Amino acid sequence: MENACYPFVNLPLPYPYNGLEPYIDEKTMMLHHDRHLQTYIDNLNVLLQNRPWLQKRSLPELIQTASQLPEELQTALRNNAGGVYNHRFYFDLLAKPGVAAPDGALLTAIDRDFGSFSRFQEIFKKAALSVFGSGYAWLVEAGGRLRIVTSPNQNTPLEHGLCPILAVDVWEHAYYLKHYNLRGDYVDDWFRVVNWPRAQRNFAACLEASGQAV
Ligand code: MN3
Repeated sequence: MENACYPFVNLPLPYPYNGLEPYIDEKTMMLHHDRHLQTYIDNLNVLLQNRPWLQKRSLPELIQTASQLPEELQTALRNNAGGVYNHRFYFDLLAKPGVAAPDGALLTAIDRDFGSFSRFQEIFKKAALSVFGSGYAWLVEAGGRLRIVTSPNQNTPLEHGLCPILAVDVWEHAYYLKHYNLRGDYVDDWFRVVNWPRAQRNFAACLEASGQAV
């Protein structure tokens, strides 16, 4: 991946700010990427600037090894390395409205583990609505099976050895300008702009990493 370690820079979105209209609005995307993500990047760089031993670590490495570090550093890394990782992950899994559903091995696994794609959407939406305050809902792979999990704040499933396939940011800044307090409407709209081909590639990479690839 481009810009894998310190110093972190804010990579441009892989689509224009208005590329997700009318489902996620241009102003939200601009503020979310240029201000919210930028703040996490700046804070993470400050955190690492005088800690050269951490500067070669990738975001997943920073997140996965945080628990071995002093407690105040753990929290700062969980919030800021997590904030950069989670936002890049979320933004990369969005695309112009087009491909409305997964296919191939991911669809087969969704049918197997959730019954159907529409049942998966219901369960995923329920999980996203269940996040109290700020956080994310995730589709992850573990041991070859799919699971839906949530994380508070900028925590990530990587800390728990789970392999992320898809994530929705349910912090209010991700939707409040357009959807106000209606998180469920935002999740419905988010489903219209999921980059399913990319989610399928994530699933294949997860299976390969866990030795489950066929
Ligand atoms: Mn966010």
